[in-house]
Amino acid sequence: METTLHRYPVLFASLIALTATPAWPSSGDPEDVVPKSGPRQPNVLFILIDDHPAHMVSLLDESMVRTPNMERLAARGTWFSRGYNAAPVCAASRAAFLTGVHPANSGAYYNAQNWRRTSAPIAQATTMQGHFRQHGYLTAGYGKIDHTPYQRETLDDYTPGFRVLHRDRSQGIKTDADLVPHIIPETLRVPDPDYLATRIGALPDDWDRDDPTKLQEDTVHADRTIKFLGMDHQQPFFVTCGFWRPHSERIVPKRYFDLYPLENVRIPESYLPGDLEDVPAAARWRATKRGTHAAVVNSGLWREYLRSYYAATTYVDEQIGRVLDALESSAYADNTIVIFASDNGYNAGEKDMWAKFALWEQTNRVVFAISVPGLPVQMSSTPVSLLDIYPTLLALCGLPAPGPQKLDGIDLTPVLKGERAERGQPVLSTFGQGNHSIRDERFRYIRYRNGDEELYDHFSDRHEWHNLAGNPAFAGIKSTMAGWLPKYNAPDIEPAMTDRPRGAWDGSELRQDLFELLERGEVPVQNYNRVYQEVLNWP
Ligand SMILES: [Ca+2]
Repeated sequence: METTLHRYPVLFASLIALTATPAWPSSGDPEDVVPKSGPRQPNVLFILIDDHPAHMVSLLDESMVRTPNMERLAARGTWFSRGYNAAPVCAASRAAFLTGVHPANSGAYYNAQNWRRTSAPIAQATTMQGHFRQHGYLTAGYGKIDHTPYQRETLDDYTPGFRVLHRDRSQGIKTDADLVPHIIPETLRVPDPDYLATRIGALPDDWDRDDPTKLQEDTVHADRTIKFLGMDHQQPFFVTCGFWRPHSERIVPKRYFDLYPLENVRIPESYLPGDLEDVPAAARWRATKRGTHAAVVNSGLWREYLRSYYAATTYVDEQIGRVLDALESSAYADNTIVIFASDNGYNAGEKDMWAKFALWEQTNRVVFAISVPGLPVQMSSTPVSLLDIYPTLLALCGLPAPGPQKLDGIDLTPVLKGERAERGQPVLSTFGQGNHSIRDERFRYIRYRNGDEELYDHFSDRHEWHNLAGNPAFAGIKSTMAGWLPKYNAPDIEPAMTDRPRGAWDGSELRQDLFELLERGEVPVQNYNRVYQEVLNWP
């Protein structure tokens, strides 16, 4: 499809007027939810991808990657060019948008916190699909939606994603480890043998076609979503298709790699050598500690690595296209809301980092689109949060507010309708207790729990190269932005971590570093990764 966003009006929202002492968090007022009139509530199709840098799309002209089906999504409704996660961590980002509760209010900050089985209040929250189910919707989910195994409890039909964590091999879905033996040997790259998730490689081109024994998991999840959309449903439905790519390990059939000849792949223009010199010690430590970028560069693989990202992105884009084809040829084409998002962004070498675990633009910014039949096609530049999905869907589908939790997001319906250009509040992203980033139309302000700060002016510095936090000329801006910091910082929900045997990158090493930094008075971004050994033992 050749349609691009450039043909559509772009809404340039003006800088949000920041007033003193705003209330944080806000919540959707139940009285604002107006029941939808009409014979049948709209269906919801929620398409999720994982760890996708928001600039790696063909519709923004910022990357060589080809994503024609993301362009289709943009051409259906509103594409948010400044969508942000609530936390740059899979489990925390997903827990936030699935419950509508910000990490600063839930205490769900890290990957291995078992937020569905904690004694903290967040365990009682009604998830989005659970709430829709309580109100008469048929719910289904295929693939990775939640980071815990418990999405099964709110879905009428279900295929586990992220099976390693879900420990459910009954469906015969292949893990990345299952794919590795099939990689074309000369394409296999392992920049860091101590961290096998860095592997990349190409599968033979008979994969992800017709042979049912040669399907990657995302192909299977797309197939199951397509099957669901082809069925006759008597109730309105809410189906989620959670894709694993472009998350590592970046293994996809060779034809996707071939789309991106290595000689055409360039080091990102967003990379600045020495970029970390003006950021706080904690941020520098977090960016470089694992050493993935150093391993990639030292292996001479940066461009190959980028190519694998593009290949994995185009593969998942194709799966999105198959699901959209199925929707558009189904009985539900004209009465289905489509939400599209990634849980996280990603630094692909910028700031010497290959990861998402940071409070910068590229780790917090996500692809995000909402299309509602009959509403305008537009690109919106107002900063919005994935937390806004829940209250927006309640308004669009005429459902009451859930409970017992209070939703922290904002109903974007007026923006979707073109009635308002602005969300009305900057977006808060949080990485560990007390470490926050505030993003408005122009600035990103970061404050760590020890008081260290970063400030970036996107009008002059879209790659966040120059930390202005120490510049007295911006003291007023910093103060205004700081007014949006949460007044409450929920304690970590009880850690899943125990004294089980640990691998090379399982947190114990991190904890040691944490203590060393603490002794030196440098409080780092908290240990995000309480690790797979724990998660694997979830009931
Ligand atoms: Ca810098």
